[in-house]
Amino acid sequence: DIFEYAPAPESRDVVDIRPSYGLFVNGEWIDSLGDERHKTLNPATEEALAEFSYATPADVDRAVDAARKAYDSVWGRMPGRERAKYLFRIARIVQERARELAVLESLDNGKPIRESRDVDLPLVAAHFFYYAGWADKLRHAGLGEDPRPLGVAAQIIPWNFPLLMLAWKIAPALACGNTVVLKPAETTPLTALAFAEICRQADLPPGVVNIVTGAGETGQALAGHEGVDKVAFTGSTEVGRLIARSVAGTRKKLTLELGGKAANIVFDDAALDQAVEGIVNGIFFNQGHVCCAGSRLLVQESVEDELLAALKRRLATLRLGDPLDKNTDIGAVNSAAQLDRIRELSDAGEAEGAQRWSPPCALPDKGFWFPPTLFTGVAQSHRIAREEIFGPVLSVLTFRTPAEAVEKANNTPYGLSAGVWTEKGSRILWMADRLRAGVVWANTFNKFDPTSPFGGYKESGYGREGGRHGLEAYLDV
Ligand code: TXE
Repeated sequence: DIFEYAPAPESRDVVDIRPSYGLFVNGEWIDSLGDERHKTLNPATEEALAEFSYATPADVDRAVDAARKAYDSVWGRMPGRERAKYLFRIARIVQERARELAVLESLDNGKPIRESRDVDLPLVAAHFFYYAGWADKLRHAGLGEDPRPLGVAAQIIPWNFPLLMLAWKIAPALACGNTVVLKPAETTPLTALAFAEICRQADLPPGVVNIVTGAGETGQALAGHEGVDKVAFTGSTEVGRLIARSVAGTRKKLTLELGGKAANIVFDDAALDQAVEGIVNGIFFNQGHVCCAGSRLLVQESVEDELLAALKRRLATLRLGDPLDKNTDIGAVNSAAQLDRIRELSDAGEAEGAQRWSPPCALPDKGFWFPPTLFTGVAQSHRIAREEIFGPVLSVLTFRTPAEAVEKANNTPYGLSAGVWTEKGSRILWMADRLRAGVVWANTFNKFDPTSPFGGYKESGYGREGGRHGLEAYLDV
């Protein structure tokens, strides 16, 4: 209901991208104290979209100071119902500007406009609406006695859902009365910078939200800053470990949302046509740049041939190309570095003996592209069965019994999500009880909702985002 369908392709004229951006600190655009500037690219064309700063540790100091002052003087003391007004205002502005933000997201990230318009943006607005509703109810929610904000939150987010990850982090933090310094990923800064303008439009008091752009060094300075009370990170398991080490022994609270290697498990009694749609959505949504992607298909041996034949027919209908074309199913890979990672792991799959298949698929000459890819004959020891590929690559394994399915699904250091396809309700419950994953979807996949907690077991991280649990990460009681 937010969008009117526009003729394809969506026009980039609806966005207003400045040639160059500063940092958003204390409600103002300021220049970085350093001189390192980089360009963010449209991954579908490799064209430069805008230039932005890599914030220095001194810039991070300024942002954390602004957040601290705003916390002490205004936000941390404001009644919840007043904070709610600002969050509702932000939610409504996001809705009003949804089309523009969706185009901006697709340009900077490479994801199909159909996804940014119909999934990302509605969810961004929904998160602000949802947490706006909590701001004046924290004392009555069974969260514990006298819930209080933590203070200044440092939030570091990845490039796969740039604006949605911002909403996941900023909405609950502000609802609870914290102030924020957020760092978007270096390949996708534009929607976070647009969000800075939304904060101004909403008259959010200066310093409540600060946006510092940059890469790992900026992130390190932010997570390691002494003036920060809470660190929230979504990204690679490797960087998550570094951050956990830097936070250990400090007063900071930490939540980590890291990688995944989810199993999508199809039993022989499943509605196979629906399962095919769920498998496609599970791994090809957002080019597979999804931490909870169903990157391992576990299919019961008796239906393997039938399911794979149907899946291949379906993959042959996927349209890869211009992210702004509303008919596009698969857009561009976000960066050259990510494309290299996907290629490297896919090559390893072949080298280790799995069989690779892709439908006929013409890749554009410019930009970063990878075709939908299926690996069969995959063994559990293969790298493509163990490591997060974070691309449109599905590894197929088989099982005979439910117990074997559980054993294989859990045979991973990760534990973010899983999917089960069966018509037997009792089997769904039996499986959900045994799968070590933060979310188990039944006869569906990749469903997100602001009311549901999301987060991982094992090396997928700790803490939950979303729902009432998402508030706990930003409160002391
Ligand atoms: O992640 P990084 P990358 C996985 C996925 C992908 C791999 C690498 O498998 O192929 O990670 O992606 C900031 N201190 N995921 O290299 O580096 C960085 O600037 C503080 C899964 O892009 O973890 C960015 O803002 N911050 C994942 C953010 O961390 C640091 C989403 C994520 O980047 C930092 C993304 C440091 N030392 C990748 N180094 C998911 N869970 O959804 C980098 N950053």
